[in-house]
Amino acid sequence: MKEKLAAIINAAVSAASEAVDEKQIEDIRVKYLGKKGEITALLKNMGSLAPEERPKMGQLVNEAKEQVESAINEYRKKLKAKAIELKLKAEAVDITLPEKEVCAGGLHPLSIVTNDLIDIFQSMGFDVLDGPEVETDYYNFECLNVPADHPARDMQDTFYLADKILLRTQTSAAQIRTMENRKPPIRIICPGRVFRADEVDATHSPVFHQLEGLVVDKGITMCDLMGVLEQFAREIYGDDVKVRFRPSFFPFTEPSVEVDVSCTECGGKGCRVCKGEGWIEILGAGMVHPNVLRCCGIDPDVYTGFAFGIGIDRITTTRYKISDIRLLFENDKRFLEQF
Ligand code: 2U9
Repeated sequence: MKEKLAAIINAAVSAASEAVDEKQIEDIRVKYLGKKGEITALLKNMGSLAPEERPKMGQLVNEAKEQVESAINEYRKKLKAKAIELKLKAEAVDITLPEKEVCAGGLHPLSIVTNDLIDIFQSMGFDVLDGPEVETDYYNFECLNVPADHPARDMQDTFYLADKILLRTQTSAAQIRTMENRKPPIRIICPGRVFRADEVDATHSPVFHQLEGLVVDKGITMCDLMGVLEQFAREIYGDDVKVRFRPSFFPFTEPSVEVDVSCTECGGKGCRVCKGEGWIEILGAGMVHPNVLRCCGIDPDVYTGFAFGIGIDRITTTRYKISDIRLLFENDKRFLEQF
């Protein structure tokens, strides 16, 4: 019996020493010490022995059980330590690797220019407004005196989302609502994204940015319009810039003007940038049409106003000498990092 026990102990200890993972160790424990294990069977068999043999045999089998148990525990500990060691090795952080570069973000050139424009008009006492990009036909066209047969109202020129619901083609709707809800004096600007169904090329994009302004009060004249816009041009392009007002037409203003500044590249002599003209167009403006004031519940016999619209993308491309408007929308990091 002693030999048999020694053979069992040997087999169990050697199997435990060869186990490569927790599962194998557990299988060995079950094989020898489990309910149906070999050593457990010997203990259960004790009853078939002669009474005088039982204490001695009991002691031997118990010793064998303890030996196998402690061998299994020892190898289990070793396996656990090994597993932890492997895990630590696999997850080790190589502190000699170069650190990851932290890239600070920056403002998009359109945001830089928009913020500059806002600063200029805020310093002249204008409030800044925001408005929805999805608008109704009424606020985007009808109330702005844009007639039913005007090409801007055509599907070719405007993105319609549903009947009479569209992506705003200018930011004026937000200003219309202000006129409906506030009594003059009104001095507001509204910068934002606008949409027109244009083909994409170097100077056109179906998404672009505008800053529109509106002043309404008693006694506002074309002189106020010219003074504010000349001051704006000087703040943007410097005190030496010349400003020219040309007659123009917009349905929402009467009279209307287009405003040019002397070419920022050649100073007015004529060059490639101004196409030999000496002037660069920067914005459109005019006295708010009486129909627009009336539509908002403001009496045009009591109040007058002027309005203007600035293409932010155009101011940005001329300021930074960007030759293609598409660069503003592609978000190429190599381009954006320059600002
Ligand atoms: C209200 C009434 C009138 C805003 C105006 C322009 C002239 C204009 C263009 C500039 C470049 C559009 O982005 S652009 O192509 N805009 O020429 N915008 S007057 O007139 C208004 C605004 C609000 C209530």
